[in-house]
Amino acid sequence: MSKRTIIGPALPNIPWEDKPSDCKEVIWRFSQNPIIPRDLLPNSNSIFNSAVVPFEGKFAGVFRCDDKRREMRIHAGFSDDGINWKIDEKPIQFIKESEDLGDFEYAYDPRVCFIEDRYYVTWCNGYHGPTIGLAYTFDFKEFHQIDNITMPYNRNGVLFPRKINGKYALLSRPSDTGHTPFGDIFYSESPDLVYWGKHRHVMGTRGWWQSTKIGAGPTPIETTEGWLVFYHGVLTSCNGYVYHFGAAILDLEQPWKVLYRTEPYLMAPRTQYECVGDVPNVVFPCAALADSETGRIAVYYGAADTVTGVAYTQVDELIDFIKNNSKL
Ligand code: BMA
Repeated sequence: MSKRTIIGPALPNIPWEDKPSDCKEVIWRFSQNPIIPRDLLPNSNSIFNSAVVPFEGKFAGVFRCDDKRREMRIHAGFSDDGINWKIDEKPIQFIKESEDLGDFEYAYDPRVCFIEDRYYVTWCNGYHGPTIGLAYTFDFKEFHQIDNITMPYNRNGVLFPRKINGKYALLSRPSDTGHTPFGDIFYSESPDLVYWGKHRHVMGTRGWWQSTKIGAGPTPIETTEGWLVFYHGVLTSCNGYVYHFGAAILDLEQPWKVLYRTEPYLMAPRTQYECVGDVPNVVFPCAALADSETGRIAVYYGAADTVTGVAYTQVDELIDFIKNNSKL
């Protein structure tokens, strides 16, 4: 039993592995990582930065599969256990609500968020530069694309799983057209998922591992302590960007207010599959499963822009860690 309640359904079949007895970290890698190899599909160059959710007693997800042309696409996938995945060979073909949404350019870094009665997908969508695309699905077979939820340029959009003060809510990170050497997290709200406003600054870069840019990761997890948000933080080394992730807790009703934020990272690229690949030294979380009964959390992250891994943590221990290592 968890003492700090995750507010949400129980997920008895959440993937899990106990912390190794010699592990000193608050979050630990699955011993069978990476769970998705780069060549799972005949034409995939890499499968990473992907989003999974509970679905019909099992699991479904949207996966970033860059193909052998190095075109960035997102594909639907299904799994009985959250670890072994069957990913559709064909990318998602969106049913566009309007032809004015433009021709498909590229799609990457998806998130999936269940709100009310359906699954919403956000992703970095090419539309005269990167912006945040939005689609919904009921079955992970048909995806209906609606209007982009930000103006270009923005490459990191994460919805909250319920309305807050009667409005849909979003964390995003305004950026530029390239690899963006800056970036803070902002909050926006919407009555209908189309019109967005009340843009509020949530948090910015700060020293060391989060000094170049930060960006929201998985769909925020509601807890009795506030919204638990994993976010990536980037530093610029002499060899380029290094991607870590940490966590913050945001106020439940005013999520632009940060209650706690980790000064040290939770995870840095360390293993071979995180340090060697198409883009070395990247851990990039895009999804988390949570079981309100046990407090178990499984974080899905892209490793070295090449493969997908899972890491586990327990909400009580994690929240203690965040509070004891917080600097605002
Ligand atoms: C970001 C995005 C991610 C990628 C990361 C590291 O800007 O492009 O998809 O994982 O860079 O290359």
